[in-house]
Amino acid sequence: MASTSSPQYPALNKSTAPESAMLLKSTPRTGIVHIGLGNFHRAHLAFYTALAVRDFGGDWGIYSYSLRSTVIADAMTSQDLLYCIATISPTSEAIVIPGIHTAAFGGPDQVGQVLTEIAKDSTKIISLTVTEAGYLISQSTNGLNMQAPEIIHDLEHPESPRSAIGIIVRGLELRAADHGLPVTVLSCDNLSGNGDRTKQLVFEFIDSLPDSTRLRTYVNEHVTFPNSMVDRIVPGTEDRHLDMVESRLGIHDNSPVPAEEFTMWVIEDCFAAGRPAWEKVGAIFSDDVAAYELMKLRLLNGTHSLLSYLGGLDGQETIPGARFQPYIEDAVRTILYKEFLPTFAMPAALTADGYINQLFDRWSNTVLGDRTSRVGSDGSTKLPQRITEPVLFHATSGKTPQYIALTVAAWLACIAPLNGFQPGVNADAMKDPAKGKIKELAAKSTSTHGFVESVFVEGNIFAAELGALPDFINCISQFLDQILTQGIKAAALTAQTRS
Ligand code: CS2
Repeated sequence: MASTSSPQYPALNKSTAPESAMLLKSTPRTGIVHIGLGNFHRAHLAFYTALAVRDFGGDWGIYSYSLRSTVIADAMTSQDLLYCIATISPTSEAIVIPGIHTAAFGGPDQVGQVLTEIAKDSTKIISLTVTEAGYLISQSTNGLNMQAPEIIHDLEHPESPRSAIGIIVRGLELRAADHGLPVTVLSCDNLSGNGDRTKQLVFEFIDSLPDSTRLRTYVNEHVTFPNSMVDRIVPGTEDRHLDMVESRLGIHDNSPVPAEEFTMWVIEDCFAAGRPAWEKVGAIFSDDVAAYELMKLRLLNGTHSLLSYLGGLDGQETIPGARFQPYIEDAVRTILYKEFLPTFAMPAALTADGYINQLFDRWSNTVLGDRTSRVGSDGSTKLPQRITEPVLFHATSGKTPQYIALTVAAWLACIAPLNGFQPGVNADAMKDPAKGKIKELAAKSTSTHGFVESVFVEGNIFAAELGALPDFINCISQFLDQILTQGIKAAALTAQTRS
């Protein structure tokens, strides 16, 4: 988060916010409780909801909660719950202030209030953007990680859950015991089948509780979990975004959100207790969400991972910087057309070329300047969503997708460099919940191949089927060796020759 005070400009609040930028003049009553108060939520669900309420009304104010950090919640609270969304592209800049939040909390101390809010009969939707890592999925069981400290804690402490799934279940438990009214749980994260997945994890948690019959029946009968595909590139906030707001609006916002102009939301229309008129402000309601999800998870997110790791190792601070390296651009085209595109059917309403051309434009947004370190963070929870099925798809015809293997090798080179390799500042800035564990595996290994194998077999990061593909493991090891000895460009050229 950027600096917090600027004496030259008045602070953003209800009296200083310019009318022209405000989407809503007055905040509606709460209808949505949101878990995961980060930039992505603030530029996506909050944006669509503010537009829908502005034009079509409804009590759809958002009561929001951030699992760990209080930074954004505190900043918003000090500004009458307002913040700016700064849409930035090489050809235009625009600022809007959604004004849709009714509360902003953060951190474990404040979770009790969130449970109370979920339990209210006025709450119709519980939404979440907690990133892939926030679901605590175990790759070995492909279900909820019952060994995760947060889950162990949440099973024992009904009043103070720490995980997203724990909070949802404990909130639903209060609803079941009180009024039993219907509610929708809406995942807005990049998980394949995000609604179905959330439902599965919720039930696994419920099934670990003593005496859960009543809760199980309530959730079965009165709670829905729509699948959705959500898309908008939203970098982290930097000082330059605060400066932009100051120079354009003459006010100081502690916590603006930079975002690209493009935005897409495809949702399954199964809401148990109503919803805002999102379809009238650009969201697409479809029975074919799965096709949109696969397209986005593989073409955008999968390729994003390649851009971040190749770019990071190439010394590129930003995604556009990476995308404009000719050898990385070649890698991007090959992974898109040869490795991801054959693995799924495009949604009927879109063409592959049209979608891919649009992706290149989005990745070229030099002024938005999305960082390789942001996209490269949490690879251990992102890569399984993005690469597993494509690798297995190619394996059925005896092929190893070279650039997918290179992406994994480059990720390992970034987060657990072997043999004194220096991956550089961009890689150093990548966070990953499995970093410690992977570094331990690296320290124990006597060869690159042994290391890669241990990540797949012992790491509990990837599905066991991937670890059982010797060609894939060999290919990753060879690329990793080449990155360590000759650099990322040489490894990418090898991948190109073999593709
Ligand atoms: C990115 C996503 O973090 C990542 O790995 O690929 O955050 C991406 O920017 C969004 O999914 C875009 O909708």
